[in-house]
Amino acid sequence: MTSPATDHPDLLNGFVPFPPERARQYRDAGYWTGRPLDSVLTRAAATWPGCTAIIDATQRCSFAELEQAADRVAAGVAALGIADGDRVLVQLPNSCRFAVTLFGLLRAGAVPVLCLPGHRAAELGHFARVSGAVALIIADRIAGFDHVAMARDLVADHPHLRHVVVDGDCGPFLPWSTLTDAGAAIAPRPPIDPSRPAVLLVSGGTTGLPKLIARTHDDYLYTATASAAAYGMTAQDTYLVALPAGHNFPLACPGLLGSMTVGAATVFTADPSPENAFALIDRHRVTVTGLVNALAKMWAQACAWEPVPPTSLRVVQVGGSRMSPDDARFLLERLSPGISQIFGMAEGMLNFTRPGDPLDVVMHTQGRPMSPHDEMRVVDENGAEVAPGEEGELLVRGPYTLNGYYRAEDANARSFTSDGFYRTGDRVRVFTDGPRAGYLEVTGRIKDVIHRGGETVSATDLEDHLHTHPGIRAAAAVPLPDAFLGEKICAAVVFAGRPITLSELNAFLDSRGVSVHLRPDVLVALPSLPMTAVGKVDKQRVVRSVTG
Ligand code: OOB
Repeated sequence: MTSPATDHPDLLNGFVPFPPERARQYRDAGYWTGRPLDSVLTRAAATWPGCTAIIDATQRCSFAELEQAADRVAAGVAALGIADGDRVLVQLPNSCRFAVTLFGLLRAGAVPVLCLPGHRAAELGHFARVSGAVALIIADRIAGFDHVAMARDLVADHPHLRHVVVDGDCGPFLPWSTLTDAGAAIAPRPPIDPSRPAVLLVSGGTTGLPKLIARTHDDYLYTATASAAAYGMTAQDTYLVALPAGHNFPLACPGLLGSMTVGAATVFTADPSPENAFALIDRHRVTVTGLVNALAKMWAQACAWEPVPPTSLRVVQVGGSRMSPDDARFLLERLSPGISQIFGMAEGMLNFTRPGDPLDVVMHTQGRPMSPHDEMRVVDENGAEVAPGEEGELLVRGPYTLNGYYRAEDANARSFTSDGFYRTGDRVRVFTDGPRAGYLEVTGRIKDVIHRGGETVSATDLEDHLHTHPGIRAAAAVPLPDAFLGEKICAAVVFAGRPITLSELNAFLDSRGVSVHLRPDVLVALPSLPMTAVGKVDKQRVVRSVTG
C-alpha cells in the first residue's frame, strides 16, 4: 500500500490530499488501482499496438507510435533539466502534439498545467505564479493570436519559467525539436506515488481568475476508466475532441484518456464548426463526442443544410451549462438520438444520463453521479440539508472530487465544509421518485440571481423563457446597478432576425404567463454573447459589454 508521498515537498506544498480513511475505501472498492496516469498509454501500447490512437488534420499514429513519441518527448523534457514533480504550463491547440506533450511530461514525472487556448497573459501569469512552473509549452499562433509575443512578457514577469518551447515559429525561444530530438532515452522513472498530483486542471468559473485543481493519478485514472465504461465504450469507438483538449470534459469524461482505456481512437480538431466537424465525423466514422450547449445547438441547426449530417455518432454528450428541456428535445430530434446530458466540473464530480435512459430522463435531468461512492448533500443557505426533492446548493465528496484547490487557502476555507464536502455553488434538486429518481436537475448557480427591489430573481428562469422566443438566438439575464432598485434586470439578447422591442418582449412573456417579477427592465441587443475559454456564456463580460 502506498503512504502519502514524502518526496517532492515542492509539488506537495499546497496540495490537499484525500484523507487516509476515505482513500482506503476507494482502494478497497477497486476504484483506485495505484497505477500512474500514463499507464493508460503503457497498457494501450501493449494491448493494441498497431491500432490508431490519435488523428489530427496532418497526422495519425498508432498506440505504439504514440508511446515512442511520448518517450522521446520525455527524454527532451529531462534533457532540459525538468525534474520529477516539476510543473509545466501547456497551452496547445487540439492536435496530436497535445497528446504527445501530455504523455511525454507524464512519462518524465513532470506535472502538466493544462491551460486552454483562450487563456491570455493574465491567466497564464497567474497559473505560472501559483504553480511555480519551470517551463511553458505553446504553439506560435492559435486562431490568429501571437502566443510567442505573450510568452515574452510572461518570462519577463516570471523568471522561474526557465524554458519556453514553441511548436512553430519560435522567435527567441526553443523549437519543438528540443523536445523530440534529445536522443538518449531517459532512465526509467522511479515508481510514482499514485496519490500525488498527476495534472493540474484550471477551474471553469467566470468570476475572478481560475483556480488550479490538482487531480491525482488515482482519481483521474478512475474518472477516465469509469466514464468510458459507463458509456459502454470499446475499441470500436472513435472519439472527437471538439472542445479545448486541456479541459476535463474532452480530456477524461471519457474524452482522450477514457478512449485510450479501451483502445478507441481519438480525433482532434481545432475547428469545431459544423462544416469541418461533420466532414471529420464522416471520414473517421466518429461515434462519441462532447459539446457545450451553444456548439451543440449550432451543430443541430446545421444538420438542416449540411450535406453529410453526423450519422455515425452514437453518443453526443452535452454539458457545461444548463440545457432547457426544449433545447434537449431540439438536439435529440435534429442532432442525434444519442444525446447525453452531462453535468461535470474540473473539480471532479460527474453526473450524466446513460445510453438507454428513458427520453424523459434525458430531456429533464442532468444525469446521475458516475460513482456509487459519490456523496451528495443538498443544503439551504444555512447549510442545513433540505427535504428530499427540494432545491438547494449541491455539496459533493467522493473518489474523484478534489479536497482543496491547489495553493489556495482562502478559497478553500470558503469552498469546503469541515467534513470535506466541496461546495459546488450549483443549485440542484435530486428527484426522489419515478423514472427520474436519483437523477438531478441543475436549476442555476446560487450566485446567478438578480436582487431587484425586494425580490431575488433567478437569471436561469428568465433565460429559459427568453430562449422560447423564436426571434431570440441566445440570451443572458444579468443584473445592472440601479439607484432605486439596487439591481435591475437586463436581458442581453442575440436576435435571430429583426430585433424586437422591450414591450414586444414583455407582451410575449405575458402570453406565457411569466411572473411580473421576472420581466426585464432593459433589453440590449448584442451581436454575440461573450464566451469563456471553453465556450460558456461569460456573464461578467456580458455586463461589461452592456455597460460599455
Ligand atoms: C464543466 O466543467 P467546468 O469546470 O468548466 O465547469 C463546471 C461548472 C459546474 O459547477 C456548473 O456550474 C456548470 O459548469 N455546469 C453545468 C452543467 N455542466 C457544467 N450547469 C448546468 N448543467 C450542466 N449540464 O463544465 C464540465 C466538466 C466535465 C464534464 C462536463 C462539463
